[in-house]
Amino acid sequence: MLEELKQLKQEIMEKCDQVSTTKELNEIRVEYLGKKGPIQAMSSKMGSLSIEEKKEFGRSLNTLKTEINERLETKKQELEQKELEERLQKETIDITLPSTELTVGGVHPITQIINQVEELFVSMGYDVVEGPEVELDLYNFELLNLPKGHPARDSQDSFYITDEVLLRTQTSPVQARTMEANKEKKPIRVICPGKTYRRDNDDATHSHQFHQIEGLVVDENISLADLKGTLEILAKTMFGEDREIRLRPSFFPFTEPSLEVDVSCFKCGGKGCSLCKGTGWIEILGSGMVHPNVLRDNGYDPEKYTGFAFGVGPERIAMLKYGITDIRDFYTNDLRFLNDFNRVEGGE
Ligand code: 2U9
Repeated sequence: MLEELKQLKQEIMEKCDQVSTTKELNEIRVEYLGKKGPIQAMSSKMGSLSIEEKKEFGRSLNTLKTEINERLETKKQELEQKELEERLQKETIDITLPSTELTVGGVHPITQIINQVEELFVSMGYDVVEGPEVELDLYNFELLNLPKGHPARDSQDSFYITDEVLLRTQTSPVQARTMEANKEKKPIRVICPGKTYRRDNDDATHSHQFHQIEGLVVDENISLADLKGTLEILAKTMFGEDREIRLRPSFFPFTEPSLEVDVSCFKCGGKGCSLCKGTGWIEILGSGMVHPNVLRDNGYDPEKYTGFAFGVGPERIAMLKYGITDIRDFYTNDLRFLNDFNRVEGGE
């Protein structure tokens, strides 16, 4: 029996020398130290031995178990270290490699203009108000001093959905809704940006869908001076601190007097060039004092309140600022065009 123990030890130690993974090593542990293993079998054979033989054989068996466990533990640590080094080698990341280029989105040039104008007017105490693009004829025309039959309503200029519903042709209905909703008839200072629609054949300067930013101030004692002062700040913010504005008489049904606003040419400083067609001035927006009919129709007593309003086209502003010649460039989602407006300082 002692001879068997010696052979068994030899066999196990040789197997431990040969394994190369902790999995194989664990299989040896189960095979030799497990309940069905040879060592357990030998223990059960001890019944046939004398007391003295039992003592000697038991000591030898325990010594063998200790030696096997020590060998298995040593080999296990050795294999675990080897497996860790293999993993570290395999999973090493070279942090000096160039990263995969992450393409990030940007802010559309029209949105940039709208954000700039909103930021300016919010800083002057205005609220930004939005409204429905599918609008009632009532708010888009009737409450803006454009009664039924007025040529501006003709369906060749507007997208009518029914006789009373259309795609709004301007963001003015949002101001009308704001005045109507203001039951206490408190003063109003709002900026109304948004998409607008005209039944137009698209070409380099016309688009069936475009944007507008309209402003409305209604209070007591609002004067033309307030309008001019406010629009001068807008022109300087959009086109540079040195700009001047000039007001020219015009006509809009919802304002009286109506005024078109020019800004001194930011390219030639007013001397005359191709951009300003030699005049030194560039038209940028329309405005006027709110027509008394519009005040009255929207619940404000024109004997007590006055107001001014203006409308600017962000596409026009962007085309002037960036020298864009085709309005359709804003809508074709060509990244070669759009990326020009999101260059990261010092970026790629
Ligand atoms: C209310 C009262 C008055 C809004 C105004 C303009 C002048 C104007 C155009 C400029 C370029 C539209 O984007 S554009 O094509 N707009 O010239 N808009 S006054 O007047 C209002 C609006 C609402 C209740």
